[in-house]
Amino acid sequence: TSERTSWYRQDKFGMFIHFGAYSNLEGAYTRPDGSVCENAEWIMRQCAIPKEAYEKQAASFDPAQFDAKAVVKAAKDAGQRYIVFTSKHHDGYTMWPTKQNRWNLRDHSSFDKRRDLLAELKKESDAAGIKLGFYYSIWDWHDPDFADPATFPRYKKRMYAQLKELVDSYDPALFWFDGEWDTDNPVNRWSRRDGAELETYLRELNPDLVINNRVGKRGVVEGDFGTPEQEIPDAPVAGQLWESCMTLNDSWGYAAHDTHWKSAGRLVRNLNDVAGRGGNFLLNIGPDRLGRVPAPSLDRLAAMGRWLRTAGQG
Ligand code: FUL
Repeated sequence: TSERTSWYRQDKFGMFIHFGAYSNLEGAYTRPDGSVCENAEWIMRQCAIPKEAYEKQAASFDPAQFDAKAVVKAAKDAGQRYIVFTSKHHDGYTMWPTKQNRWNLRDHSSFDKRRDLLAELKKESDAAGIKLGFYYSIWDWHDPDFADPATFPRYKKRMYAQLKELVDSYDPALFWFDGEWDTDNPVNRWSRRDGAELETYLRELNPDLVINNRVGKRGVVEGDFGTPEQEIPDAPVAGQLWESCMTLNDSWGYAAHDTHWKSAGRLVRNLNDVAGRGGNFLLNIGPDRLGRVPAPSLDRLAAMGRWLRTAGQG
């Protein structure tokens, strides 16, 4: 195990944050005929929202109450030592003012144009001694160049440019890729080779970056760590660092209808199980459309922190 991952192996417990244009719908889309379709961060696709309608709702997105300082404090008090924030999910909407398109929180929202959530998170994380990383979806439902083999190289070029923007502007410690799978081939044609190339590119930008295995095809040799999702493996893959990511209820993005919260006791047991088997635990919050972290999430994080301090591990 390398020098590069030493902080990551030590830190053990992190906060995942799913926040994007989907959060503005808070998990429910009302169709023109009045019927309601529920989902969370997959709502654009699962509820087959027309692109124009999705763009229209995103234009009203105004997460004015997102408080990076309070979020970082909640993580720190919970015993979490790193944060992974969705810079871009499958809907392609970026949470920083990218120069590659206008489909982002600066240019397509009702949010204060002077604010930059990623910069705010970076500042507060640094001040608290918390590492900041970014989730970035390779799969893109919004960019027309993604879906067409003839134009895919153009998409790839913009993706590379976006990742460079992230590295240059916010100096992330980690990249958490996603959406590399082959669901509806040939729409998603991300290959093992694409992954290897991307990893090489990132390591040239910054050799210290910790990168997950979804940069490629989730193989043991791809990236730095494996990514079991919503599960704790009984027999983790030998020779690979791993991190279980998990939701507090059943959704990654904010969903007002989802009140199926895990108990604090169960979450503490999960953390112990993961740590006992040598993994990291990445526990998710999904702020609402105004950027507020749901109270049940904050309660659970606080309870975990109290438990860790009592157990002398905080
Ligand atoms: C999955 C995504 O499709 C989900 O929306 C979520 O981001 C999860 C962590 O990864 O593959």
